[in-house]
Parts: sequence; C-alpha cells; structure tokens
Amino acid sequence: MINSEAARIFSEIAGMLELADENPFRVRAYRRAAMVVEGHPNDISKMSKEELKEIPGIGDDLASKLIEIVQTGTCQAYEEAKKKIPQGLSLLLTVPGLGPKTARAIYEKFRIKDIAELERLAREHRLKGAVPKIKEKTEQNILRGIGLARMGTGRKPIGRVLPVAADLINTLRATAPVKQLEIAGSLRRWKETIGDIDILATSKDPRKVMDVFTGLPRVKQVIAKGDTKSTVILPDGIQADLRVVEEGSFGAALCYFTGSKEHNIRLREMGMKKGLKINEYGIFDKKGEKTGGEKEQDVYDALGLPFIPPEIREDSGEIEAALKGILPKLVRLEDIKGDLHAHTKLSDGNYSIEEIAQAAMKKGWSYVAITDHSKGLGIARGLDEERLLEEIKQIDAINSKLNKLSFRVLKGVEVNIRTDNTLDLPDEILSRLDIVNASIHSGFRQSKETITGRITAAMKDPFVTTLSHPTGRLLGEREAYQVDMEEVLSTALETGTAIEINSFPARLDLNDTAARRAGDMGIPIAINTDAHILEHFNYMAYGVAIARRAWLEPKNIANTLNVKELIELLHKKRLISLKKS
Ligand code: DGT
Ligand code: CA
Ligand code: CA
Ligand code: ZN
Repeated sequence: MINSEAARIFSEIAGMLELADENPFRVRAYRRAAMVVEGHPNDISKMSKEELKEIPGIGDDLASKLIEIVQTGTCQAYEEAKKKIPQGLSLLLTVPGLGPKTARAIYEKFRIKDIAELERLAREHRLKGAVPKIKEKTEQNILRGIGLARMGTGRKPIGRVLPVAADLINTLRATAPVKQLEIAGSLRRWKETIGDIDILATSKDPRKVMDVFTGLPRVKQVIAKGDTKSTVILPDGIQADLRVVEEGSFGAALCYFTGSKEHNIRLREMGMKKGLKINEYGIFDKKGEKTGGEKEQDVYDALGLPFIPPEIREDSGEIEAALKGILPKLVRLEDIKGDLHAHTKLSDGNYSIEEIAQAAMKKGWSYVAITDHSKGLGIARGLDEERLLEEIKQIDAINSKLNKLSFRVLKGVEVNIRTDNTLDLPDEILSRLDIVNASIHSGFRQSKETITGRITAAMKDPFVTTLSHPTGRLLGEREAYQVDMEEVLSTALETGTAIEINSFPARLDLNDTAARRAGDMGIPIAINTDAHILEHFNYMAYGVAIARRAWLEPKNIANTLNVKELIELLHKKRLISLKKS
C-alpha cells in the first residue's frame, strides 16, 4: 500500500531534517505523520485532501505532500532534503532501525557508498569500536534492518502492485505514442504475489516510448534502457519491464510474456509435434514461414485449442482440459450477486448500513450482508447481544424502505471463535441472523490440533453459515496459523458450511490451491470483500480472480445465487439440526 511508502518518505525527511539541525518541531511533525499514515486503515491514495486533513497530525501542508506522493511517488520536500546531504548518508537513512545520528557517525567515518558496504562492515564487526556508541548489538540491528529493507524488494502482494500497474498503464496511454498496451506476466494471471510488472506495447516510435517510460517522475531508478525494452524501479521497490514489439507479433508476445513459463513450454512442445515453431515472435511452419502471431488466439488456434484464460495458465491440467473440451466456465465478476461480509461503523467499519447498501446497489448487486464483529473483539468495538439486536432492528427498517428496489440487506455477524472452541454469541441470537461468518482473531500461535478443533467446532454450530478467512494469513505480514485444511474442508462438506475466499488483498484467504480443493469437494464458496470502507467493495475483483485461479465456476460460488436460493443453501444445516432435535 502507498501508506507505507508515504510513511517511509516522511520518516526519511525527518531524519534528514534532523541531520541538518532543522527545527525540532518540524522533525517531530514528520515523524508523527509517518506513524499515523503507516497505521491508517484506509488507503491514502483513495482519500481526498479534506479526508486526509482529518487524520490527526496531518495539516494542510502534509496533506498536500501526501497527495503529491500519491500522484508522483515522491515529493519536492523529500527530493530537496536529499540534495542537501551526501548520497551515501541518505542511503544509510533508508535502513530501518538506524537512527540519523548513528548514520551520520558511520558515514563520517567510512564514507559509505552503498548498502552492501555497510552490510560488510557490520558483519565484520568493524563498526564496533570505530564509531562511538556502536556496540555488537547495534551491528546486529543494522544487519536485521538491511534484511528487512531487502524483503521490501522481493515478491509483493498483488494488491500492492496492481494499482501501481494500472496507474502506469493509464499514464503511458495518455503520454506515450503507444497503439496496443497490455499487462502480461504474473499480474495478468492474477498470482497472489508478483515478482515484477510486465507490460507489452506496440508503437510506431518505440524509442520515444522508452524515453517517456524511463523519464516518468515516479521512476526511482532505471535499471536498463534499450530501444525496445526497459526496466525501471517504481516506488515501494516495485520493478517494471516494458517491451515494445512488432504489431504482427503482439499476440504471440502477449501469450509468451503472460506465461506461465511452464504453460509456455507445453505450448511450444505441442507446436513442435505439429512441426510448428512457437515463440514470442509468432508461429512459424516447417519452411520457417510465419503463419500467425498478431492475435493471442492465433497461438491456441494453431494447436487446435480453445482460448485458455490467463488465470489458469499454470500447467496444472488446463492443457489437458482444453484438449478434451472441458475447460471450466470460470466465474466472472458480473456473476456475483452480492457480498456476504461487510462492517459498519458500529464495529470497525467507517460507514452506516444505508451507505453500505447504496454502495452495494451501485455495484449492481442485489444483496449485502452486514457482518460486524462480535463482542470478543474489543479493539474492533465488537457488538454484544444488545447492540446486535439494535442493529437487526435498523436493518429491518431499512429493508422495508428498500423493498421496492428488490435489494436486500442481510442480517449478519462476524462471530469470533474463542480460544476455548465456543462462539462469542449464543445460538438464540445467531438464529435470528441470515449470515453468520465465524472467524478466528486470537490464539494464532496455538497448535494445529487446537486451531483445527476450534474451527471444526464452530462449523458444527447449525447457525454458522460461513467460515471466514480460514487461515488468518496476512500477505507479507503474518503467516497463516497452523490448521489442518483437509479436515476443515471435510467438516465444511459434512456440516454444509460455506467457506470464504476473503478478497481483502492482504488476505486472499482461502488461497487458490485450497479453494480449488474446496471446489473439487463440492463445498459452497462465498467470495466476500470484508469491506470496512465503501471502496473496499472494489476488492471483489481480487476474490473473483482467486476463484478463477482455483478453476471455480458460478455453480461453486454461493453468492452467485439469488437471495432466496442463497438462504436456502446456507440454512439447510439449520433445518437438518432442527429435524435431529
Ligand atoms: P513473476 O514476475 O516472478 O511474478 O512471474 P512472471 O510469470 O511474470 O515471470 P517473468 O516476469 O520472469 O516473465 C514473464 C513471462 O515471460 C513468464 O511468465 C513466461 C515468460 N518467460 C520468461 N522466461 C522464460 C523462459 O525462459 N522460457 C519461457 N518459455 N518463457 C519465459
Ligand atoms: Ca513478471
Ligand atoms: Ca519480467
Ligand atoms: Zn471481517
């Protein structure tokens, strides 16, 4: 998210001002701003200046700088501050945990030119003793900081990369002489983490395209610049490749650079068996004559295959299915009829039930479930029985107003699964709800047996309709807790509980492989956004992409049903348990 990038810039500015012995109040203002921006739950790139100014510690000036950072990836104040201190020193300030005074002392002693040099000095214990106040512990901290900074240049969660790529595409379309322009690579396949952005273009003036691309203000570093291919580093350490290809090769190149590599290799082998050479330039017959390559479909046509959607090009059975004519009809965003997981300002969301309903209607959906947290989640102002009953009343009132619009607000809750296997609210109240999402928010470090036991116990409750974010992972932040997925899935099947694909970009939980397994087993899957602000409804696209990567069709997805069918499906277990008792 851009928040962490903005926070990093502010904290570097603070460090540089401090070194320049500037007004300590300004230094502190930047430090504080870095902290609140980092911790802010909303994406600052989605906020207006007025909204930014409402953040404590952000005044008019800092709000303008945030907008500048969102738009250009940097701000004037940062660039100017950097000019005032030596480059080696400003590099040292980017190492997390290395304070400005220590950085200056190290710089003055060693005149370091790059981070690798600092790493070597710390590893060889040459800082200790040479620079006052540096002890062995400080050296260890520096090494840890360097490691952290490196992690920032590794694979990135798709939610952090896609908005950057979309922005880049828009800018290139507006400012570079391009004809066709497409995203390829893992991003087009919607992999959950992205190594780098791959963009393909056609143009009458490839050189000019390269000039524009490498000269964009948000480009932090140009790694390579050629006549038809360039590589740059964008804010947040995101790397992007741009290639300009011949129009007659665009389709073949798009197929090649979309990958995956494994999928490409299969296509090339199949081509060879037919006496065809298939590469990024096109399709060539035995005589070496080009027979196609302008359109991506040319490649599949040459092999007698239907179009294979990018999301499943992983050589995990898609070629065989295509040959047999049994490719899945993957679920599309348009198939989704509503969202079964959203938070209002009664718990930790930012909007009212009405505002959420209006936003869901605008998406073209016919229902949305209000699922605030239950009381156990104190930090999220979780609802107790009394406040939940009050919310139910409000929803009833809103629904009677919305009746004519054939839109329904579903009554729900995100009930906490406690560490002792019980649910946070009694069945009497759960039974009054349409949607009960059960989820784990505590005890992440418990054993696999314990956590699996908690989840399966929750699913055995007749009123729990859905298991939410089943593994609790936060991409790049927190590992999944230990859980026996196979047992969770078989319990879901036995009890008739739906499993969620949580679309929040940091979660994407279930992931594609587990979701594919769930679909194969015939478990109903709910693709939910877990919206806390209205813009989060846009995250549905990520969840749908995970479902597509999991080979799921509309029939696998509970929230492609209309509201009546949906409730019938999710309440089947209630009827069964009623009959039993
Ligand atoms: P990433 O960037 O690690 O998330 O994953 P990709 O799939 O975007 O990989 P990348 O950027 O290295 O290359 C883009 C595509 O180019 C890749 O999906 C397939 C194609 N490609 C790259 N190297 C090779 C190769 O050695 N052989 C074949 N057949 N295709 C390749
Ligand atoms: Ca890539
Ligand atoms: Ca690449
Ligand atoms: Zn939630």
